[in-house]
Amino acid sequence: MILVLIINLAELFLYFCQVDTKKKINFKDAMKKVLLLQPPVSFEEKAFALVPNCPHLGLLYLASSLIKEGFDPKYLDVSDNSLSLSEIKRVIEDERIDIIGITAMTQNVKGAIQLAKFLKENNCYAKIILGGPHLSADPNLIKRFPYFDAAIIGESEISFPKVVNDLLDEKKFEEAVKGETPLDLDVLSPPARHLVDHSIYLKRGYWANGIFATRGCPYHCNFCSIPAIDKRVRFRSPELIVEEMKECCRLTGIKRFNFSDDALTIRKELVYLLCERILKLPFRIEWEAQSRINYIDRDLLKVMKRAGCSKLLFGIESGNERIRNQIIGKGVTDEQIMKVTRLCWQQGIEPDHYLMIGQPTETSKEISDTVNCSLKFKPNIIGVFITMPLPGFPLFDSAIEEGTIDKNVIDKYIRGEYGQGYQGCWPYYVPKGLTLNELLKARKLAYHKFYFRLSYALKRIKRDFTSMVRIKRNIREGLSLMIKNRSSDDFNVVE
Ligand code: B12
Ligand code: SF4
Repeated sequence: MILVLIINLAELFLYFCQVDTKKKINFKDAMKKVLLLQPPVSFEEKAFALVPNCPHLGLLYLASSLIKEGFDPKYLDVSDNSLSLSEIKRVIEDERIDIIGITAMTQNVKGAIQLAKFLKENNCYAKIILGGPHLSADPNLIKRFPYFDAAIIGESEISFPKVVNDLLDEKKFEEAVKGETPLDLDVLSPPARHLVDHSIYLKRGYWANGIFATRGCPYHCNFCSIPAIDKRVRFRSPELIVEEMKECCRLTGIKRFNFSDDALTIRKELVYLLCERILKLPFRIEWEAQSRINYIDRDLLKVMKRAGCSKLLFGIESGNERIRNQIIGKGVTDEQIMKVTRLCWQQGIEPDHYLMIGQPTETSKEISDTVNCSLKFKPNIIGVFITMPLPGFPLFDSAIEEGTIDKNVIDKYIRGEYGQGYQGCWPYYVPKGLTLNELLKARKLAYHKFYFRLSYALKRIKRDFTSMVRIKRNIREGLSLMIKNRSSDDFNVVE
């Protein structure tokens, strides 16, 4: 009798244990873990690496949308090759990650494929989703490299949690899903910056909090892949932007901001309202933004300066109007550039100019217009790039059509047939009748003509001699120009 009672009690105990374990499992189910990862250019060798010195805001926006839906996202940036393929697998297993979301631009899509392939070939149980600018421009990638369980094209805050749920329900995806673009940006939670260990970025020279006030761009420049993501222009409310700024300052202690919008000033009323709000902050901030020459005027600059704007970045692209407007599609004249650059200086805002060399039908004479234009436009600094036609750029399709680049360039790049790096591996656009060497020489000349002037050096010394940070930047800049023949401001990245 006693034995029967003990057995029954034991059974009862086991039953409750089971229920308890089940409960625990259910609880875990509700908090599925999603690892959001930014890969390096390549895992195979530490290539000439473009390592961003700022967190990936796209992944952090996705993390916020996952948190809202009850998931437990983690953020991992291995763009600096800080973890090997097997170390990442170990992290996935140790942390019991259910789903991995990998982001990729074209430059690091090779790293994304290498990782997914490794995980699949080594029986990693976690499901893998791909997204980001490359996939958006090349959705068939996942058929050519079938190591992903799903992929989402375009902005994905709305669709990502749904796809994650579908994968957890064992749904199979045959092709990439078109993400639903958030038309009202105010419904999105700000990027989940609390998931980031900011000390990593501080070591890489993090100097300003990245932030967005808008998304999209109505233009169609031939070297830009924004339309592949989504070109519809949308705006956030100034109140929410300023709230996010406060939170950034609290988290990072940095009171500098970098508006990463394609053209912040596209709607002037928004900028006025934003500046009004910024001026009401209990502390002063400093900020810079990318803009477009045709969206700037004196009154706007005045207000922006008062609200802490110290620098504006303009894509000038070419010193030649035919190339700039008829080929690239920029739609701004030399006269407008000169006027706006002068206005910026007058209001105490530094105007930085970005130029590119290598466009269809571009001649040596037109390239020398670009080499010399900064002496005429008088910007603060210049960055000169040799054009790389990337997937998503209208130029990419036309370059393939005209045979300037190989139609299998993406797959050859991914398979490492050009080497493991990005810069120097992905082909440049070399206009017919010219050579890459000529383009490189032109870039060197543009830098030398602009930077190696006594008047320029004196101006910078006068401006910067009281700031140790600026002195250090100037030394880095000078060394980069002398040794590498390019500006250290070419990339806002660590090498
Ligand atoms: C800020 C920025 C940078 C920063 C930081 C980038 C970073 N990796 O953290 C810096 C200055 C370092 C940089 C450098 C470069 N950049 Co950049 N950059 C941008 C910019 C202006 C904003 C990016 C951003 O935050 N967007 C906002 C977020 C919300 O969008 P998102 O990142 O695209 O993410 C959304 C979707 O793509 C998708 N998504 C993204 N990842 C994932 C992952 C998963 C799993 C899913 C499901 C979805 C998904 O959902 C996100 C939320 O909606 C874009 C232009 C733009 N407007 O997007 C160019 C852009 C991304 N850059 C571009 C390029 C070419 C570069 C460089 C290669 C340029 C160079 N000089 O060589 C380097 C590469 C360096 C590097 N290692 O990253 C191109 C990419 C084109 C392409 N085909 O790959 C873009 C699109 C610019 C353009 N005009 O074409 N860049
Ligand atoms: S380069 Fe700038 S202006 Fe041109 S389409 Fe891209 S985001 Fe718009």
